[in-house]
Amino acid sequence: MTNYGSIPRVDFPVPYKIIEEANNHLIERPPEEHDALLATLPLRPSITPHFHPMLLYKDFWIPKIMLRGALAMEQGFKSRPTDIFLVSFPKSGTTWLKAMIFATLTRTSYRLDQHPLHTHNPHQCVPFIEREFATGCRQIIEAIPSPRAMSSHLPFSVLPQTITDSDCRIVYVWRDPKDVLVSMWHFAEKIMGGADKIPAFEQLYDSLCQGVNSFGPIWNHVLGYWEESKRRPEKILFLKYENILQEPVKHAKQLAHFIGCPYSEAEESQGVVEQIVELCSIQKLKNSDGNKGGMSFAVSDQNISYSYLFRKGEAGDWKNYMTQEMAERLHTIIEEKFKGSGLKI
Ligand code: PAP
Repeated sequence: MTNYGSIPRVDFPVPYKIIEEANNHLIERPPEEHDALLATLPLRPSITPHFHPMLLYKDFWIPKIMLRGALAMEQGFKSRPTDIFLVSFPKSGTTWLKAMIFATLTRTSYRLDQHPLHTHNPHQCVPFIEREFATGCRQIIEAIPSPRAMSSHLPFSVLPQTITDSDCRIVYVWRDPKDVLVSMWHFAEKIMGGADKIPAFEQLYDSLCQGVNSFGPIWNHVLGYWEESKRRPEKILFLKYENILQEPVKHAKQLAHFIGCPYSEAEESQGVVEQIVELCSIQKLKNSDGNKGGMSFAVSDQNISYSYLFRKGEAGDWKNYMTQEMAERLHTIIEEKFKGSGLKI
């Protein structure tokens, strides 16, 4: 067992416990005050049939339920300076980074061999803020003690001012859109129970190229956070999935420093960083008891098993699904959009 030297162990309640203990009494009616506005926005069905329809808001296609949550947050959410938000485009490494952030924050609260991540999915440890607001669970978010770790898929321009204009920190992770697409397609296939029940991969590809999919266009999602991270590097840590895969220990240290709990020399020499990386590895998470159960996402009417969130966890799987021509076309689109930003795919 790791000896943490002088770092005290403190109780750090896990959000899933608060949610379990809330046992309905903290849950309110889902917010309806913006429904009139939502009804005026351009609407499209999601290309993947399990997701809610999307509304065009501030030039992004946002699933209706998430936009309802985002608008409710404008009035009902107050950030705290110690809050940490993980933001990502779907399928870009959310589950992994949730585990990393939570494990990093709570490394002195639990023995790593008895850590909640062995028994619970990272999404139970780091709640999706717009989903909680959309489903009337605002009070649950308020009941989480500081420092809170929460997550969002919202574009920067759609985040409420209490997040963008305050001292709380944002960790943004992005991924090669070609691999995002492959991951998305497999996720939909698993949820719907077969490739014959979802649109062909090429259809999903076309919609991504047109920028018409949940939380898209993907390039504007990434650029929004990239530009802001250049302006305020102390506010936004901008990470790339593929780079973390290549150098997980280096990124784990960078993450810990950014979220305000850097590793001590003693921890580093005792191998704590490597242990955290191992705890959050796809192999460990995939095989943990916590990831064998089912759950129900508010973005979906289907039951989604936690296991669907762990597939290959690699870079470059797109080569098995896209022709060279498809890859080049998407690459060119993204490069064109990134032009002048300093960001390379
Ligand atoms: P979400 O947006 O629905 O939460 P998200 O976690 O962002 O999904 O992405 C899932 C991808 O992350 C999967 O990629 P793949 O389909 O290409 O394999 C999943 O395998 C990968 N993933 C999940 N956990 C980890 C991890 N610990 N390390 C690396 N990749 C991971």
